[in-house]
Amino acid sequence: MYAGFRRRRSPFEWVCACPYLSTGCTEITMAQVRQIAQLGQPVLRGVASRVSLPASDEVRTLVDDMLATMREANGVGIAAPQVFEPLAVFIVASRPNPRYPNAPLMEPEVVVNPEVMEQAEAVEKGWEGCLSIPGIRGEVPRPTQVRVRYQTLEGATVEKEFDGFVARVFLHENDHLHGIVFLDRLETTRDIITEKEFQARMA
Ligand code: K3U
Ligand code: ZN
Repeated sequence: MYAGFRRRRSPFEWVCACPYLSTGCTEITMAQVRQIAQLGQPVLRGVASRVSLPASDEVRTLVDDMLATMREANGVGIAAPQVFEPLAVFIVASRPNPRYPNAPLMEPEVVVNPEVMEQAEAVEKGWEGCLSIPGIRGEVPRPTQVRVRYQTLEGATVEKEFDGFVARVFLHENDHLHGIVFLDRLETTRDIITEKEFQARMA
């Protein structure tokens, strides 16, 4: 299919509108698992641009691909710059896990053009990983609660409060939109451990 002319009919289907094909072919296009930018690649250090049309086909395609990429990597979040798209979009999910057994099970939430309205003064240190920094974990201080405003994929503006692990993931992803990675937030480099050591501590 000629990508420049593909037209979306549903989240998982594109109708080929290629001018060189007169058959009016229909092509099913699945979400693509994209490459994840790794620490050192400049896209992780830039500031993301605001999304002007959250409900556009292009943004929907990007989000479908981010979901597929996050699931394949077994993450609980992903930001657009991590897939080489410097746009203000990220996904936050949550599930109970060995380090955070009380984390809620939360369906992936798509966050467009986020603003952090308020942060708790209380700060807690908690373990984080990053798909862009494999093999390393860090104990990162973060506010325990946040009030945030963002747009949905439909373009609606919502205001919500998150706490605990979900607030942590939200703030981690929001940092990616400002070129910040969790290593930048550590109190000391002594709070960095290898993934292997992390797994041993969790066992
Ligand atoms: O640390 C990870 C994890 C996975 C499942 C449950 C608990 C933790 C994998 S790394 C991860 O999911 C990042 C995703 C990233 F890099 F794209 F932002 C999100 C994250 C995990 C833990 C704390 C804060 C953020
Ligand atoms: Zn990350």
